Amino acid sequence: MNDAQQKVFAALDHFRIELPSWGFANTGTRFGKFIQPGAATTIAEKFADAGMVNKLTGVAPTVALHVLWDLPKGEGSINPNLFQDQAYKFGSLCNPNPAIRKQATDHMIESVRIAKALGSRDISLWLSDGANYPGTQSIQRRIGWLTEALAATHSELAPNQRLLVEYKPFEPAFYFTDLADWGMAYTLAKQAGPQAVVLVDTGHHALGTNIEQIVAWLLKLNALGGFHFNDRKFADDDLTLGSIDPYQVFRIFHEIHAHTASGGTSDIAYMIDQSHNLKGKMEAMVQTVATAQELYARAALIDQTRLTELQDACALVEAEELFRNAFYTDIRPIVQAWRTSKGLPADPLAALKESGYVDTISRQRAAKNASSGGSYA
Ligand code: LRH
Ligand code: MN
Repeated sequence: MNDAQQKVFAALDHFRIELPSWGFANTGTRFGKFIQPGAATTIAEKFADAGMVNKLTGVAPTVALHVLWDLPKGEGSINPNLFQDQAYKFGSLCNPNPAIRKQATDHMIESVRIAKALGSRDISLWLSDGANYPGTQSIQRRIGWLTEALAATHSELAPNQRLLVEYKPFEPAFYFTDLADWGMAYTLAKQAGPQAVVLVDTGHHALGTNIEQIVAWLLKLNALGGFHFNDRKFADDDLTLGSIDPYQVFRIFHEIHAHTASGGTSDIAYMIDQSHNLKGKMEAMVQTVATAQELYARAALIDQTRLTELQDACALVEAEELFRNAFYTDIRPIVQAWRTSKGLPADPLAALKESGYVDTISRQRAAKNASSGGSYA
């Protein structure tokens, strides 16, 4: 095996990515949703679809669950839902009404208990809390209430569990969100306790933000808990990974490989968080897993020792060429060889088509999905 094959095989041997249960369900935008006959509605169907993606790719053994969406009555990471209940109009953990803050904190604690019951390690918190107009809410008092709630949640964690704190600068709130950027998430996580870390959703940054620099900081601070991977052209578009800017994901993976090469340690949950509104949901999920593998392996091609020499010698063009060449190296034949070596289909998307799985679930689920209308509201 040559150097490139060794690096790609070594990278793929440990790369695993978690699937979002909601990626198999009918989702849309505020302007509506287009029903797919094969979409999953029950937890059993979501697990079946995720199981098929793992059978085809071999690297997606866990499913992230959304408490209210998947466990109406009660695993991968567990995602509390603090954005659907009417009570949360003015916020959940940050709501000025102490009774509503208690309701939300109780849901967080319940989510930790569900995770314990399911043997899930990570509780992945995203807050829709914020405000739409200046002067209408106290940013400062809400910081205090959020700090209290995260401390209460942290104290519920089992020794092996983690609280992943996800930030987002806007939507559904459009003036400020209470957990808007990595600095706020990091500060709140550190104040909550040692088992709280930061989750980077690649769609949750103002345009132009250097996301890999944030990743580099969180690695240095030993606070990078995981990713929600997706892609976007404008906002939190939740498009499929690498569909708009594959170089972005490559640059992120490079920071992780560079950190490891310099002796750094990390404990990163790679997860997908996408909304498959138009693409077939199974196809989009298999495509995403394959793309993540390829970009992770391509970044692993970089000779970190040589790059370090060139960077520190300020040999700008040589360093950039070494960096870019890895990105432009077509490693798909090596990735296919790795899959074959594991008894997996060389081309999982083609294997999905040959399996007829999508036709089967579309037949089985068409009637049920037809009755669930297309309007979002
Ligand atoms: C919010 C978010 C969050 C999930 C939701 C499905 O935009 O990224 O991670 O709970 O999408
Ligand atoms: Mn997310």
